[in-house]
Amino acid sequence: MSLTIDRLEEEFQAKIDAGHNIEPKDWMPEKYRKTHIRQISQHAHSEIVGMLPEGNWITRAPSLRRKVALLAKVQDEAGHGLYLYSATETLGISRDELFEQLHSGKAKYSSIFNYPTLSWADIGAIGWLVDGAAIINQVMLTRTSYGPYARAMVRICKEESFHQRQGYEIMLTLCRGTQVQKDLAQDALNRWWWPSLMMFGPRDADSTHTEQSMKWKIKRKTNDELRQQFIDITVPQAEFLGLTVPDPDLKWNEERGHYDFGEIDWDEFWQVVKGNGPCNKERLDARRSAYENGAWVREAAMAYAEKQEQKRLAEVG
Ligand code: BYC
Repeated sequence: MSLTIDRLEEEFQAKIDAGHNIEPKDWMPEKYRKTHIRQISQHAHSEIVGMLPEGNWITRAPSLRRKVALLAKVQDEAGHGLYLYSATETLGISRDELFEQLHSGKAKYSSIFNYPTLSWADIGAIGWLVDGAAIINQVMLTRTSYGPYARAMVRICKEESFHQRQGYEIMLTLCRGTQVQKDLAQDALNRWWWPSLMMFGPRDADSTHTEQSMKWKIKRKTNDELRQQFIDITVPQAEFLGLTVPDPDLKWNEERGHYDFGEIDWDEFWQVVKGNGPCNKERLDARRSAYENGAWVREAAMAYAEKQEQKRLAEVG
């Protein structure tokens, strides 16, 4: 007798509850597959679009040492994008379709990358805060239930912690420098603090996917839990730098054992998510033109692959 969908779903949930990973050839509910395509591809797009704000400073890094580290970081992000696109492809969608979704504006990528990098201190702030936030979210994802995603995350997290350190070290150098350098660091913190908190997504009460994703162990913690964890870790780091977090309501709450913090501007968040942030258009234009300009490379690679295949077939047969 063939298994009914209900029975398959029950077995699937039991497997997840028992802590087993789901692998590409395992049966999975269609919604589980689609949720993963959405989340992993958004993550991949974020890595690739995330190269742009930092790439803006490669030619203007203040020393050779800084330039080498920044170049390596941006290259790592390209690598993360590639692992993540590959992980998404295991769910039965092609890379061309994924790119099409990004270029048409259908697919989302992280809101954070729609803000401009105005000074060198922004490169420090991105490493410290943006990679710092990414690590908090991604350490959780190393235990996500879909095998290829969880495994990609292990390597990505190792590289992200190096990125976070290089960012914090830039901030430390600026904060130990002249008043002008310290002012640049404070200005960068002022501009990146709130957008970094928004990276974790809407409040739990407004989150569409959290409940189901927690049940399927795609997410192990909610958006608000991760946001709080990030604030609790990051505020003492700002204090060590001698910088002021731009939130007058930020206060340690002894009873909760956490920092209380002010209201996030959710209107700004949704505007950025909907495509109306300061750099949304610029970012998508850059990705589209990179894709168009790279057409000849893809064609040459395909022609070479076809030729190799013909050669192989001729040898075999
Ligand atoms: N930006 O129900 P929710 C990095 C969307 S780090 C834009 O809570 P979910 C990097 C969400 O997609 C950044 N959109 O969703 C670091 C949904 O809309 P749709 C990338 C956002 O998925 C340094 C709606 O709002 N990290 O790459 O359960 C340098 C409702 O949200 C955002 C990842 O992608 C946002 N911030 O939870 C370079 C981590 N937040 O899809 C690169 C993997 C929410 O229904 N992703 N939305 O139209 C996740 O962990 C989860 O997808 C999120 C959101 C926690 C982000």
